[in-house]
Amino acid sequence: MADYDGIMQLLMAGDSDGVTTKVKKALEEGTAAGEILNNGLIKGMDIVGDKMQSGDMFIPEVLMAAKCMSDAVEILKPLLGDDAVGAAGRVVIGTVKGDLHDIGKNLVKMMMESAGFVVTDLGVDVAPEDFVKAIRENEADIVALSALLTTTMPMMQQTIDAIKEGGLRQQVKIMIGGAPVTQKFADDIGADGYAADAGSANQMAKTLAG
Ligand code: B1M
Repeated sequence: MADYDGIMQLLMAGDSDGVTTKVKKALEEGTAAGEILNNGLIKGMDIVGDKMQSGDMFIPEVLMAAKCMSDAVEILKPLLGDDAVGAAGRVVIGTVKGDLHDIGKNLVKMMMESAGFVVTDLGVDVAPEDFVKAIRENEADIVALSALLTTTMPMMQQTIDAIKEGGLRQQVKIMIGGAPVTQKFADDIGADGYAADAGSANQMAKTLAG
């Protein structure tokens, strides 16, 4: 059996070379790519997410673990069926119009990809109509809005209004996050979910897609 514990430990330690070596070895031994993804990498990132939420891992360590994950996924991608990566659902993510902060959003994106979502990243300063277009084009299950400024929080409301006006509200779940955002704000503007950090964003996306 593949050394899943070893993969998880190396991932949590941020040792990308160690993780990719173990992943390659498991493949050589005949382990299916999807099993390595689910039993080693995604489980490892789930633990990272939990540790981040509980304050036992910090942003730089989480970024290193996420880098390990994406390096390993690059090896596995050609060997995975179409629905192995992306089985969790399709997400469109972006930082709302007027806001240029993307470090947290990128972290949320990486965690979602680690959990098996296909994520379309629209970048920063994304206008409501561009979210609407991307939801339609990508047949998104979830749209994830990030804002770091109190002055750009109202743009989340405007984006939700545009999604409603575009006739897409029934087909897409909306989740929001970013340092100034709160659960109350999410409730007030009619979002389906709020997450305080990348670890819980990952969990929220799984709940919304489920
Ligand atoms: Co800006 N900035 N900034 N800034 N900046 C803040 C946010 C600020 C709090 C600093 C301060 O004054 N103390 C303040 C906002 C105050 C407010 O409105 N509440 C501020 C300001 C005022 C500004 C400018 C207006 C400054 C100026 O020009 N006068 C300007 C605005 C530019 C613009 O956006 N239009 C500005 C510019 C910048 C830089 C470009 C220099 C740079 C951004 C670089 C980049 O992102 N590529 C920057 C930075 C780096 C910061 C701080 C220092 C760090 C932000 C960060 O990356 N944190 C920040 C102060 C601070 O936070 N301590 C600050 C690390 C990151 C991992 O955390 O982004 O919170 P965070 O993401 C978390 C969670 O919030 C959550 O998960 C992430 C991981 O756990 N999360 C989500 C985020 N998105 C989510 C989405 C989800 C769920 C969870 O679901 C969809």
